[in-house]
Amino acid sequence: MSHSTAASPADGARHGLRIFLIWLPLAVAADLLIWFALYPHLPPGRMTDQAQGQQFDIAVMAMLAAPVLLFVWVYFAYALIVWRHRAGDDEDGPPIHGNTKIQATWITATAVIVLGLFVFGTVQLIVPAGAGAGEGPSPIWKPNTNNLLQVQVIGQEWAFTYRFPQFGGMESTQLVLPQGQQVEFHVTSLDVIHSFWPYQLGVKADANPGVDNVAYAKPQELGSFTVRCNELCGIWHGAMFNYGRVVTPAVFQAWARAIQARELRLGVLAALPRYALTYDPTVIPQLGRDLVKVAGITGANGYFYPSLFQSGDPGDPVSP
Ligand SMILES: [Cu+2]
Repeated sequence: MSHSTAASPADGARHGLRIFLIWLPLAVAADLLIWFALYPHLPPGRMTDQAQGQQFDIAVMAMLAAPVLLFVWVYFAYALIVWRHRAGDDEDGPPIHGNTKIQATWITATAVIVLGLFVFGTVQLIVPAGAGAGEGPSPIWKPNTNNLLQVQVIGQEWAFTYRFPQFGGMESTQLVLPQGQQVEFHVTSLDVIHSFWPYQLGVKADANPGVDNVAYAKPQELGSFTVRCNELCGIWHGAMFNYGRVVTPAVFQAWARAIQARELRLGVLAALPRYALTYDPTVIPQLGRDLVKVAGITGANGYFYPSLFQSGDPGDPVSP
């Protein structure tokens, strides 16, 4: 008895070719639909170069996945229809003893897809300056410019504040960014671990106390975006969100200069701690005292201020 396989079946039909010819137009149609209809609407949009890069990555991976998924569906449907059980046929199917062509095709195709994804994923992580995620205090990959707007993002229970060292170290609860300007975020925290997630900017960076976490993005579309905390950080974590804006450079300059002038006039700039990449809240006496008042109900503060409970000395820094 001769071997009977999908490539040279006993019934003489070229099932492999048929399946391929059904699959090919479907796969091409699906990829065209993804590229032209779905891609422009994919998250996280195109508000920054980082967001646009992520949108492209998702589109490419969808275009790789769709033909694989369609092949499974087409094969499944073909098998159900062509090789279904027929009335009166109680015979077993013929034993199959391997098929070099199918095995080689399978190994080659899966290897190409997986290695391709490995290379694509690695390049996409590296090339757009860290793909919008926090890279730690000394990023390996930086944007190709020295014209950077520095924005320090300070997580605290339960809000983000933003310091602008190039504007006298002024601090705001609003995140306003200029269009067309490369932004260098320095993300840190005063208390527990938060995560800075301005979704439409394509940035997500952990905010750890004592750590300067750097992320990059270049706003290219005007409009508003949402900033969320993406790390469960206490009882009001869910309310830790805000809205930011991308504005024209002129509007941004006016906004930042106005806040700087007001904070200078009111003495806020003098009262703020010197700009630093991280802050130890225990050496800010006023902040320390205020936090200790509520330490009994916010467990995290208990970790950072033990010496305050023991000695009652509000000026005593805590060494980790
Ligand atoms: Cu948080």
